[in-house]
Amino acid sequence: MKMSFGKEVFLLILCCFSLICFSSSMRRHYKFVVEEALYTRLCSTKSILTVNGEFPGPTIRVHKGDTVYVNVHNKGKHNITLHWHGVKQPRNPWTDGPQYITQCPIQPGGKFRQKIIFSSEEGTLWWHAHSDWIRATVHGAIIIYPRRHSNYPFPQPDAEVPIIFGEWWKNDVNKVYRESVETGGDPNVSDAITINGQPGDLYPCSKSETFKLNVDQGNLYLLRIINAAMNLILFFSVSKHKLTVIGADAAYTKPITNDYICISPGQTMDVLLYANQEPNDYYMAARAYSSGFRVPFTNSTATARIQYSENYYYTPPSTSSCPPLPYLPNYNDTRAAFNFITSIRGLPHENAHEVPKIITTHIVTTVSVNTFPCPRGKSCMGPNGNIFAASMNNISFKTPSYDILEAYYYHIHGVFRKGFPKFPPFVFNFIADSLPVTLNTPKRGTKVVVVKYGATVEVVFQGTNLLSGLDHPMHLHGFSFHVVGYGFGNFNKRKSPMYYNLIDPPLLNTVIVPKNGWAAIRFVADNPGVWFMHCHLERHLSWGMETVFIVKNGKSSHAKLLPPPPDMPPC
Ligand SMILES: *[C@@H]1O[C@H](CO)[C@@H](O)[C@H](O)[C@H]1NC(C)=O
Ligand SMILES: *[C@@H]1O[C@H](CO)[C@@H](O)[C@H](O)[C@H]1NC(C)=O
Ligand SMILES: *[C@@H]1O[C@H](CO)[C@@H](O)[C@H](O)[C@H]1NC(C)=O
Ligand SMILES: *[C@@H]1O[C@H](CO)[C@@H](O)[C@H](O)[C@H]1NC(C)=O
Ligand SMILES: *[C@@H]1O[C@H](CO)[C@@H](O)[C@H](O)[C@H]1NC(C)=O
Ligand SMILES: [Cu+2]
Repeated sequence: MKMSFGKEVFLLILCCFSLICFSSSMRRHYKFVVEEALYTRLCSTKSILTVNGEFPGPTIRVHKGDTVYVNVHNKGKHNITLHWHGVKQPRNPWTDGPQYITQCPIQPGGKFRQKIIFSSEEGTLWWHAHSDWIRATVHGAIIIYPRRHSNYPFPQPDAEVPIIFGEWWKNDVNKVYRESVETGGDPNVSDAITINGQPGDLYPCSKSETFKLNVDQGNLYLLRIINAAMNLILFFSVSKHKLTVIGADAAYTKPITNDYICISPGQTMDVLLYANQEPNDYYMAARAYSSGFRVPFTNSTATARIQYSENYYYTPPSTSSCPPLPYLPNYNDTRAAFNFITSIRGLPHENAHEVPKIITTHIVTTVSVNTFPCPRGKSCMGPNGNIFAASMNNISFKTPSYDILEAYYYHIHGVFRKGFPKFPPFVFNFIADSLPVTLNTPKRGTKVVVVKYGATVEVVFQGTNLLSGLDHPMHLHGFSFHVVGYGFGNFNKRKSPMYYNLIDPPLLNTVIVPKNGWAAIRFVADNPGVWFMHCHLERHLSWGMETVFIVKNGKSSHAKLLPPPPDMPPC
């Protein structure tokens, strides 16, 4: 009797043990130590801020619907925050991360245990610092596999590999940022574009460290592509190979096959690459798409290699035997960018979110680059001796010094104001070739949009030609949205919606608003909290192209904010 009881208990323990082992093959807890580390690029060595000494930082791997914890310890000299880009964090804005929006920064020596709640996301996302310009080196991939025992809605790849684009400055990136704040001018452009941390062999001193993907002929590869660059929308392609996009921003898309992709900062794309060419050595390459007239950008090309292993004796490349570069559209080829971007369609039956058909909250907002006058007695480096600014609906967002989420939750007055305008305060021909300079100066303010729980929201972003028309990748925290329409020119309230795609729009968290054009998004405000909306070009974010959505609590207990964690960083 006793024996068999003991056996049962033993079996039970064994069974539990193996269950735990199998079901938690993914880690539930991550330790992120923010610390300085020395890195050599472009022939010189400098100290950069990293997580766990890695650049790009560590990868978080989860299954759909998991919850994980990240123990963040700031051992650096700067205030920092970390954001889980594209993770909706239902009812939990507390650990979303944007500095002075949902939390005060983690100060040097400080710690914060951040809970990351995954729900409907599946595919690739990423995490990054969300304070000043620290995200230049503090970022990494998030891979969300299908639920356990489920498959991809596409052929099982033989291998998966993150491809992370970044930018490298020879100087300390915080100096670059601070200099631009002090002078009011354009921040210096980066010295290189990087692929998985490496600029590639078109740059000096980079040949041996170029990122290499070893492939076997006949195999299928899933590239989990992330644009973590600070200020560059990028074209990317691979010599002699086609790219089949099957996902974007952690939602599946209808497969589209193209020679190149175009991806903005903040976006991710899951791309299948079939190694079906002659065994050889091929270039991958990434280069800027930059549409703004006289807007400075990093005009160079990052490369990496695809190397076939089978039946192929690899000879290290010499300058004379470099394989040809793949086709990439011109830096100013807006058509190439938009033909690609607008070809992406959602897979409606693969995602739980329906396209809202009846809209209760309509918002139309301009997105503009502006200037503020230079203060008396100073000399400023912005256009015509002014200071660069940026705005939405003519309000240049002023970041408060206490976070909006805690101010909202604890009813602290004077931190933000309601009443972000739902319509441009002054309607003009937004895209006219020349516009009166009197329109250039915005107002400063910390105005937020407040919506009821369950509201169906449409936001139309209208680009303007103030100073210079250019593309803006607009990102929303806490939600994915359907991109129901894009167009060039002025949005027409009556005509433009007639061409909306309500059947299979892509479900994204970052949308590229075309130069001198518009984009329309829809989402259901079913996530109570405080959620940042901003341009993901770091320059424009620093200049004020952002606002905040406050989604109020609903009636049911499942529609209310979760309580704050006990270790919120203090101000
Ligand atoms: C920015 O570029 C200018 C001109 O090349 C240079 O003089 C300045 O030192 C740079 N600033 C930083 C912070 O790198
Ligand atoms: C970019 O670089 C290429 C090659 O060096 C050069 O021909 C081109 O004029 C540059 N374009 C801009 C806009 O700076
Ligand atoms: C792109 O730039 C080239 C010169 O660099 C110019 O000849 C061409 O007209 C430009 N194209 C567009 C669409 O602006
Ligand atoms: C923005 O507001 C300022 C200050 O009221 C005004 O001078 C300017 O013309 C406005 N610009 C636009 C585009 O509405
Ligand atoms: C760091 O954050 C604290 C708390 O918000 C703030 O008082 C301090 O000024 C910040 N330090 C810097 C250098 O921004
Ligand atoms: Cu922008």
